[in-house]
Amino acid sequence: MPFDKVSRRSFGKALGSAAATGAAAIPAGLLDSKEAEAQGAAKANYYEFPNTFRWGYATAAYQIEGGVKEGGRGPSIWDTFSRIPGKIHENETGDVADDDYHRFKEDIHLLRDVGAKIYRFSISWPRIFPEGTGQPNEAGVNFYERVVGEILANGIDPFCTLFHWDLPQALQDRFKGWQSRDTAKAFADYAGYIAGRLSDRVHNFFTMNEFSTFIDLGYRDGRFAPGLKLAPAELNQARHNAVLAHGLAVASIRSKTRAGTKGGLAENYVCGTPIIESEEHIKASVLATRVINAPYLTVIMEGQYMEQYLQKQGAAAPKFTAEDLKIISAPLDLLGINIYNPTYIRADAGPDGFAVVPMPSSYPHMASPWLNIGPEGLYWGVRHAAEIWNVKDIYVTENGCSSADTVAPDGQIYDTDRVMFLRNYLINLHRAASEGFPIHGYFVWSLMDNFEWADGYDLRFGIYYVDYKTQKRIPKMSAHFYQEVIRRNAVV
Ligand code: PNW
Repeated sequence: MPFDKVSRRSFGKALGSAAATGAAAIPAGLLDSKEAEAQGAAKANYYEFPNTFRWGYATAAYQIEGGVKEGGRGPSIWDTFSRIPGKIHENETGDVADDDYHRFKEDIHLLRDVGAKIYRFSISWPRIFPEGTGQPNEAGVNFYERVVGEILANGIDPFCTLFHWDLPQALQDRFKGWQSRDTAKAFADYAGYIAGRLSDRVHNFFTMNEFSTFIDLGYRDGRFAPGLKLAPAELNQARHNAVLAHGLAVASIRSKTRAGTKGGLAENYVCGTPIIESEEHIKASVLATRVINAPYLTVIMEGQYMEQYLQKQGAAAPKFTAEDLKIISAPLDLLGINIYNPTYIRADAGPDGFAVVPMPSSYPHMASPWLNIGPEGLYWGVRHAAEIWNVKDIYVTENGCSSADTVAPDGQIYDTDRVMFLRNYLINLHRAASEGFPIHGYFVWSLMDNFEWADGYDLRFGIYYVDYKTQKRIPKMSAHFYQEVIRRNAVV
């Protein structure tokens, strides 16, 4: 039926629009735009992503694999740390976790079942080099060759993280872990070796996952392995060694892999969200983002430690050479951003030019107390990386949330809060894509519930629920939601 034959009333009903049902009251201008919508693609409010956009899931070795003594794997600092009473919720460990070491095939089938196009997993360094350096362990390499083979056989593109925190214990014992440049050199050797072995089939590698978490929580706060509380000078040196390790690894990956292999990192950089979207606050959020990330992403992207950082640290500033800075800032092919909680920024007249806006105690958060809800983070996370550092290929390498998931009497897991969380974050990701920023894929954290570090198995981040007694995986309501997002390539 041509539009001019439709009465205003039935048109209003067809659109389901509250404004339009008031027939005679519709202002002419509004009707015109509704008419355009009815005749055109009618895609207003329909959050469709570009055709090339890819959806997937992320996991990490120590959090899912278990099998810690199998296949010649050496101990990692998380095996040691999780055995210290009181460090982990209910003294749990990753000894068994999701038993993915034995069940990786069925876990990859779970990925296929929910429509994943990409999968980000990590390699356990002590499976490849049980002592951190020296002779590679062929059984370990073989395990990941089989994992990659299964991922590809299911039509999924593997993205591989080389360090997701499970440092070989031997390097902690010999070199004090990231407190030494020797660990940085060992990492580069390991990264080049394993990337070289897999690069016929894996085209995307991330060196490190979240510098700011494993260094600051592990070497400053003592909450994560290796559980240290270093003084500022030593902490800053460990930070420096970690970014140096990344740079050395990029060079090593480039020299050992096939042409066309992409190298990057995955960082939960503090993305400043302007509290009000006005010019002055946006400007302040750009500056805040550079300053707050000075020891990590900023030096990697800019090849220099910001003056503010060096001055503030004074005598505790890291010791480095010009050559170090060149290595650290090797150009990247892609950037992974892990986005969870927001940091709101306002303009400020003081010397810094910005201020972090404090959060009231009423601010809503997910089951993890730190996981404040800030959906705009996915928009600003992408926009800042693209605008501040001119990044051309961005992936959201982690985003997701913990929820107090329980199995209902009908056997389902109604994680409505996770669906709410994901929908709102994804709408903001869509905004970034539709404004033309180079966001090319999204990995939800995580495929399934797993060992949530110091929180043990208490906090669940999975799209699949894991019954740890039986190792049964059950898709949550959010799995059905996300499957539909992937199927339609749109926020639903
Ligand atoms: C990230 N915090 O870690 C990690 O990359 C994942 O391994 C982890 O499971 C996921 O986020 C969810 O926590 C974080 O306390 C762990 O602020 C803790 C914090 C931040 C990130």
